[in-house]
Amino acid sequence: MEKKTAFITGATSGIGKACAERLARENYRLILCGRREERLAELEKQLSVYTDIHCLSFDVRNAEAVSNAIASLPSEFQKIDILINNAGNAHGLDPIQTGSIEDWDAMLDINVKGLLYVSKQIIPQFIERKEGHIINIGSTAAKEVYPNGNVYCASKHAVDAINQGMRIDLNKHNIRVGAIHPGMVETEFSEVRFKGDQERASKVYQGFRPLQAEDIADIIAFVISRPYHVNIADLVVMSVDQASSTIVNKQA
Ligand code: NDP
Ligand code: 8X3
Repeated sequence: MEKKTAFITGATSGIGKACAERLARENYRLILCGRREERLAELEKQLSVYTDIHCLSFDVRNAEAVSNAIASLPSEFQKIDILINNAGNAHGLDPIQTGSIEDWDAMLDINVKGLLYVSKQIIPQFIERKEGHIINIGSTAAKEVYPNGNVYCASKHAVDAINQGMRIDLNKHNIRVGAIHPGMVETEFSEVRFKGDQERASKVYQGFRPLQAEDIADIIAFVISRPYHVNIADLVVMSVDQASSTIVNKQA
């Protein structure tokens, strides 16, 4: 079988990194993206024993940087089969009246506009070949809103809408589009949300069994390995200890 190429945004940490590790072992050719170049270099060193790796360092907020990075791909990495739109974070957890404009801009620019900028560069080749698979990483925050989650939830609701819109518009081009919406996953997510406050971040995952990044990588590996006529369109996954954004069983 021909080796498939997956393009993963946000591969330097958490879900994206676990996904890179999993897909490398499954012999996908990988394009790994993120801003932190040292982490990309380390990942390339670690995963090159399994497969071909090419790293791209860019900020998804910068449309020109996104376009230049993708245009710079060497010929053997230019044909992309799978796009995993994973880069994103929450910034802050504040009531709407005290939220910071900087945090709002970051979440909307990265989680929403960044996803669009990357997709715009890759969709044309999917249309041309009448084949391709886009996986958008949403969240349970794409399906419900929780206290102080306001703008992060809005950004993920937008991902949900974009996922549906992409599927509708790309349907006639034989392109698979689907979203995976995880509940709480123990990654660097909360460290970023709380601006490096590790004590506060670690408390988020205490007292229950959160999902691990590898659980989501496992699901992505399953989703992309279905026969081509099967498109997993929308998948919500939570820890057994989580029932909703606010109901978590800490007695388990
Ligand atoms: P991490 O903080 O561990 O990873 C976030 C990744 O996104 C990093 O690789 C980071 O790379 C990248 N990223 C962030 N900002 C930018 C940017 N401006 N440009 C390029 N890359 C960027 O978090 P997770 O792995 O948990 O998050 C991955 C996705 O999963 C996000 O979309 C998140 O919203 C979603 N999610 C997370 C959940 C959780 O509970 N953890 C639950 C549901 C969804 P770098 O800093 O090197 O640029
Ligand atoms: C990340 C999970 O519950 O912090 O999307 O919004 S949550």
